[in-house]
Amino acid sequence: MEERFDDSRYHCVDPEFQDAITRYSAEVRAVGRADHRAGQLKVERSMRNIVVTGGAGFIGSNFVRWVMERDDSVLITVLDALTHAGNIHSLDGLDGERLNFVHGDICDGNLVRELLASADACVHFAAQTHNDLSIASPDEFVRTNVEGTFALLEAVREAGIRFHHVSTDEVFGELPLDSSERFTEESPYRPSSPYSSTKASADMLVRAWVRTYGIRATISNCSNNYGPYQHVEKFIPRQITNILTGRRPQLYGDGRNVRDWIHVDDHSSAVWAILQEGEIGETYLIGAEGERSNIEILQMILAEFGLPRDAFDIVADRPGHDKRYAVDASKIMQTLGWRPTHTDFEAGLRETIAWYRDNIDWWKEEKEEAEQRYRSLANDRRRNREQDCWHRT
Ligand code: NAD
Ligand code: TDX
Repeated sequence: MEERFDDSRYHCVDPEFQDAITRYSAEVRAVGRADHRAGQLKVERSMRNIVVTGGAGFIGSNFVRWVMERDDSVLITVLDALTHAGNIHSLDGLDGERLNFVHGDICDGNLVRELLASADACVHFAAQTHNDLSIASPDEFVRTNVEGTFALLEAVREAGIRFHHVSTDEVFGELPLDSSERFTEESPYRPSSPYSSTKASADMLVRAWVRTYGIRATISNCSNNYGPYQHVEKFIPRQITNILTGRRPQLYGDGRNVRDWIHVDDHSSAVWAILQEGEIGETYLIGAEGERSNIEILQMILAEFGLPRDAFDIVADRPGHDKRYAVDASKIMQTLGWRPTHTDFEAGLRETIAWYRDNIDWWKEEKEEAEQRYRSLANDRRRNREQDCWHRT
């Protein structure tokens, strides 16, 4: 585990942020120092001061780490509400001289206006992100994903700063299994779940704000990410930590559903490329040709632990479960020259398994809560099915 978080090293980089932070945040924390290699990254002069929403989440924290480890001239302010999916320790070991943490809600218009007023750019990762939770309790998804993006867009409009909106390939709905069709920037929006429909709504708001108000924004829609610091409710970390805690992995339905996997660092490098060189108003799809069925991945994980191929439970399928996602990333490759570098999925998965083995402190508390939520979801679904049967008879 990296150096632990230390409250005593509180530090605020930009004095202009100090007021906003002390007024609005319940916690303002800086984190320790890390080695960083300077000069490996192209940074536009006008983008030194970046607000990253959702920077204590899986992809947001990896993005902050990726940028800070490559350039020591960028100052980052993370704005994060620390929901169950956010973890301040995901920022452990980073350079407190260049990182502010603001504990706050993206729906808080006053807070985001104040934070963005003194920034050069905002990269927006914050969202409610778990499909299973969105089916049980969609309200918070509408609030954060739609109203939160709206609050940010209004603040961006006022501040006149650069905005990048991080979205998902799930807005395009599902593709048939066993086809070679892939999503492109021209694919129609056909979201299936409360989660993906709120992400699609947010994308539409961003497009409208570019066209109507002329804000300087870009959008990216990425495929499924894997890597360190992903919450244990998500597929890959759930199965790894189930095995590490003596539980059996849980596979939905027949396990044939396909996801297109990309290493989180490749997502970070793509977002950075778009922020630096993307064309305003454009959408870029991000993917690394990593299509795998769920059962294939689960069996790779079981093999890595030396367990039999059938050492898992098949459980009730997710309602409305999308069959297949696949991304055609030609546009970002051709226009921005971006390429994924983690192209060996098996090696990336092995490293991810090793990370969860080596960082039990990071996930162990959340594990019990996540599995408790899964038990409640299963009970709710069982009750609903019984009520449906009762109404039909
Ligand atoms: P995550 O759930 O791990 O992290 C989300 C973060 O947002 C958390 O730190 C949480 O505390 C914060 N947050 C939630 N509500 C907030 C609010 N109201 N105000 C402030 N902060 C709030 O999610 P992730 O997997 O890191 O995804 C990040 C972004 O990338 C999301 O927008 C998601 O839609 C998108 N995305 C994810 C994937 C994936 O495979 N995980 C793929 C494509 C796109
Ligand atoms: O226990 C499980 N068993 C299982 O079979 C879980 C948690 C999931 N699954 C299946 C469902 C999906 O087919 O694995 C696949 C991946 O599931 P999730 O990790 O929940 O991801 P998904 O629903 O594909 O959405 C993810 O990728 C796109 C992220 O959660 C989204 O935020 C992102 O936009």
